[in-house]
Amino acid sequence: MKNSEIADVLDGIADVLEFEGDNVFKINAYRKVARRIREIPEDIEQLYQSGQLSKIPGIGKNIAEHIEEYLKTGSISKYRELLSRVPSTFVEMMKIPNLGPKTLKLLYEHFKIQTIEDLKNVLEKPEAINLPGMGEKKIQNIKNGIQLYLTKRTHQRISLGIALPVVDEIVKYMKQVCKDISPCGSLRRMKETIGDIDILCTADNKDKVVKRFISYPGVQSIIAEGETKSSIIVKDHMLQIDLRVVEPESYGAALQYFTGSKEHNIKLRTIAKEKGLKISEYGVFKGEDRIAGKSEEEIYKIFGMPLIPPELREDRGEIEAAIAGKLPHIIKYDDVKGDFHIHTNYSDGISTIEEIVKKAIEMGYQFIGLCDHSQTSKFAGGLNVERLRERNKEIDRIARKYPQIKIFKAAEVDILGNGEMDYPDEILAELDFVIGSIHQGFKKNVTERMIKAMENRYVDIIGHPTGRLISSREGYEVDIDKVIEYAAKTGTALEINAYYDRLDLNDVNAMKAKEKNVMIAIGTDAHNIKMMEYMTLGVAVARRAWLEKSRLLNCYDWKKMPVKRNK
Ligand code: DGT
Ligand code: CA
Ligand code: CA
Ligand code: ZN
Repeated sequence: MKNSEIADVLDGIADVLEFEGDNVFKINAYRKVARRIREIPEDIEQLYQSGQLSKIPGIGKNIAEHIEEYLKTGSISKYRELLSRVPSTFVEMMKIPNLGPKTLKLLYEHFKIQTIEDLKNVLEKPEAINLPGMGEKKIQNIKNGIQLYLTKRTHQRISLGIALPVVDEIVKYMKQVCKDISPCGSLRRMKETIGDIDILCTADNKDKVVKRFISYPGVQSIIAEGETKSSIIVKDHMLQIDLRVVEPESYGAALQYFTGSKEHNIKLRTIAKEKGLKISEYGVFKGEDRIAGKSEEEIYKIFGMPLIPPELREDRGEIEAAIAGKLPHIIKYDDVKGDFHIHTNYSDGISTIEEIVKKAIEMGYQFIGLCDHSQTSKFAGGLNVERLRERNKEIDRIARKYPQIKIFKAAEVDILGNGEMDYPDEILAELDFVIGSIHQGFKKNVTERMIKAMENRYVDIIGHPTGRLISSREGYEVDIDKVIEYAAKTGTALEINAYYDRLDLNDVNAMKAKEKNVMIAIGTDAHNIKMMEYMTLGVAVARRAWLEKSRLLNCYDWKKMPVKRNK
C-alpha cells in the first residue's frame, strides 16, 4: 500500500507551504487529506483505479491530481518544485521533533542554514536566542529534538542483505567521477546489520564528486555537503550514506581506518605506538614522514602482517594471528559449489525445479539440494510421502535433462515436539540428505529435541539452529553450546542459513562450531530463484567465523560429499 508514502508527500507539501507563509486553509486541506489517507483501511491505489478517490473526505480536484501523478510516476512535480525553494535538507529537518516549518523559516532567513549540522551550530549562537519568538527554552527544545532524531537514526540498523544492493547501485553511479571507490565501515566487513553506509573515493575533481553524489536520483535528503565529506539519505530504506573524498596517497590508510572496526583500529594503533609510529586515516608516519598510506597492503606490511580480510577485523584475535603468520585461509566467495537449502513449488517455494536448476547452472554450481517442507508443516505446503515421491520422480526427469549438475533429492524435515522426525526412517533413507529443522514449539525442550534428531543417522544437517530472525524474533530457547557439542559427537553438520533476516548460525556461533570441528552447510533457504543469490551473505558469515573451506560442505565435490550418511 502506498497510503503512508502519499500521506508523507502531502504533509511535505503542507510543510513547504507553511514555510513559505501560504494560505492557512490551503495548508490545512493538505494536512487533513494526509491524515485521512493514513487512517483509511483501503488501498489508495485501488481506490484510484476504481475511480473512488473522491470518497476520501476533503479531497479536491487539485489533491486528487497530485495523487494520480504520484501513483503513475512515483513523485509529484509540484512538490519537487516547492522543494527547490527551501533548504536542501528540508524534508529531513521536518522530522526533528519540536521544529516546525515556521521556526525553520525564521532560522533560515537569518542564518541561511542548509543542513542539520548548520542548524546545530546556529542554535549555539546568542543571536538565535534573541530572534522574535525564540528564547532559551525553545532553543533547548529544538536541541533535544535534534538529539532524539539523531539517536533514532543511529539506532535503526538495517540488514546487510538489504543494504548491499543499494550500495552497489550508488557505487556504480559514482564510478563515473571517481578514480578509486569502495564501501568501507561495517558493510565492507559484511556485518549482519549496518548502521550507516560509508563510501570512500579518490577523484581528480572533488567538486564534481560532491555534486554528482547529492544529485543521486535516489536521494531523499541531503544531510551535509562538503569538500571532504558529504552525507545523504536515500529513499531506499532511508539509509544514510557518507561519502568521503581523499587524496590518492592516503587512500589505503583511509580505507583501512574507515573500514574499522573501531576495536581493530585501536589495537593497530597500540602496535604502531610500540614501534614508535603513528597511524591515522592519512597514513602511517615516522615523525613527519609518511611511510605508508597508498594501499591497505602497504599499511599492514609495515606492521609485519599480511592484508587482513575486512570480515575478520573485529579484534577477535586476527591481529595476533596475522603477526604470528597464522591467519586462516578463509573460504572465498567463489569457493562455493552448491546450495543445500532450496524450496521448490512443490511446497511453499514459487520456482519450479527446472527454473531452480537453470539458475544454479548459471551461478556455476555443481550441485543443489532441493529441500521441501515435510508433512506437518501444513502452513508451508509440507509434502506427504506420496507427494514427496512424486517430486523425487520429477527431479529424476529434470536431472536427465541437465546432466551437468547434481540435484540432491532432499527435504527440510520438521523435528516434532517429541524430537522425532516428521517422516519415518525408511522415507528419510530414500533421500540424498535431510535437514532437520524446528518450526514449532520454540520454547519446548528445543535442545533435547535437536539432540534426539542428531542421533538419527539420516539427519545430516540441522537447519537454522537458533531460530532467530534478525528483525523480529529472538529465537528458540536452545543451549547452542550443547547442540554444537552433539553435532561434533554425531557428525551432524550445522547450517548457516543465508537468508538475510536469519543468518543462523551467526558468526559467533559458527566460530564456536569451528572450534569443535563441526561441519557447516550454507543454505539460502531460497523460496524463489532470486533468493539463491543470498549465498554471498552465508559465505560472509562463514568468513567472519574464520571458516576454511575444508569445514564447509558447500566446497566439496558432490561425489565425495562428507554428509553424515556417507560416512
Ligand atoms: P555501523 O555504521 O554502526 O554499522 O558501524 P561502522 O563500523 O561502519 O562504524 P561507523 O560508521 O561509525 O564508522 C566507520 C569506521 O570509522 C569504523 O568502523 C572505524 C572508524 N571509526 C569511527 N570512529 C572511530 C574512532 O573513534 N576511533 C577509531 N579508531 N576508528 C573510528
Ligand atoms: Ca558505518
Ligand atoms: Ca559512518
Ligand atoms: Zn526452515
